[in-house]
Amino acid sequence: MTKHRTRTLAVACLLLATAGLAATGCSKSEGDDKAAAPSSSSDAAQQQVTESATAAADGCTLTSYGAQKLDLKNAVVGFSQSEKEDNPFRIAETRSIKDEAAKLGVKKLLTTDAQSQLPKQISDIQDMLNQGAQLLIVAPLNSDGLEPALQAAAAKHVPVITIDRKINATSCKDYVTFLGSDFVKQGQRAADAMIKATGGKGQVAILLGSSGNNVTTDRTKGFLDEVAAKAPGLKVVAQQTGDFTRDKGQQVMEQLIQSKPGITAVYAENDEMGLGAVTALKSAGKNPGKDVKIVSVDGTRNAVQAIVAGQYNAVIESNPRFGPLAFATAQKFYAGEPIPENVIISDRAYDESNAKDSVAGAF
Ligand code: GZL
Repeated sequence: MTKHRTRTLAVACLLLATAGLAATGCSKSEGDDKAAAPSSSSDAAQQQVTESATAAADGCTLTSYGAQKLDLKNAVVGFSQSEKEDNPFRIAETRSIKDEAAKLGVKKLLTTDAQSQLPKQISDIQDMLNQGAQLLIVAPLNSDGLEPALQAAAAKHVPVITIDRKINATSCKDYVTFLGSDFVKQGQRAADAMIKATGGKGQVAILLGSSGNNVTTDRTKGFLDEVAAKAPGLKVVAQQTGDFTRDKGQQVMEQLIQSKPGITAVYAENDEMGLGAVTALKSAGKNPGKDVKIVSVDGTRNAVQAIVAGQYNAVIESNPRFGPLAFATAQKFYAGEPIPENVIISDRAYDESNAKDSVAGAF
């Protein structure tokens, strides 16, 4: 591991340890930056364990970013949520930011919700800047298009920490860092779980997430590449977006049941669409989890409980509890420490072997 990477990773570990997180996720020995899994479901419920921090030459500092020191206790912080909170992922994500801000005693937390509309996310961010936001935590809706908001923040020298989805912009200029999961790996892990559930044979339909963001692109790539490499007998017979919503997931599955009657497996790129597919399959007289295998990504309580009920096969977590990590990162940034371009968190997995004992750790 290069000197820079070792130093940057050490900083990532330090910032997380400061927040009481991921101390176990940062090995002492060089080269081992795999995170130790949380020791219990309650730990998982609280902890975001860092898997790795992509080294950027010395990381992004307050000076290199061109921002001023800030005491969070005397600060106005703005949080921009992307999608409406009818998805447990969004509910848990916003709750985590609010809880950590309250725990730290942040003077004022402004929150907005773009309701899945990019123009609204741009205006939300501009409004919070006009209300005096001195730090922005942003869950981007799309990978592109936020430039007007990022430019408004830069004009006021307000740092932007991105969580959840990665934006196509310049780190340490348009934003400080990205905190989130490895979505390609999530797709790979979902494929491995699907191969295990199907024995590597059958016809699988993919319920794609919304278009225009790296989460959908990467979860699809990870899944397709893994299936192609390990299970040529598992044929992908349909790929259609359910827009990350339960209703749309159900509608698409109802159509696929008619148009592709040979489907024996469903990979849903989030739990909400997977649960919509379960409803559609049951209405069609099929047995989800048995004659049609279901695998999805997020780690919501409803999906994990469906595994316990035998109506679902596996869930790969995408941990939304960014509050502690986001504010710990901000505190290190304002203390002058270099912050890595990417801080990748590790995600748990649920299947019939652990769902009953681990469901308390789901959100
Ligand atoms: C993942 C996040 C995704 C969730 C979905 O970080 O962007 O968006 O997996 C949500 O539930 O719609």
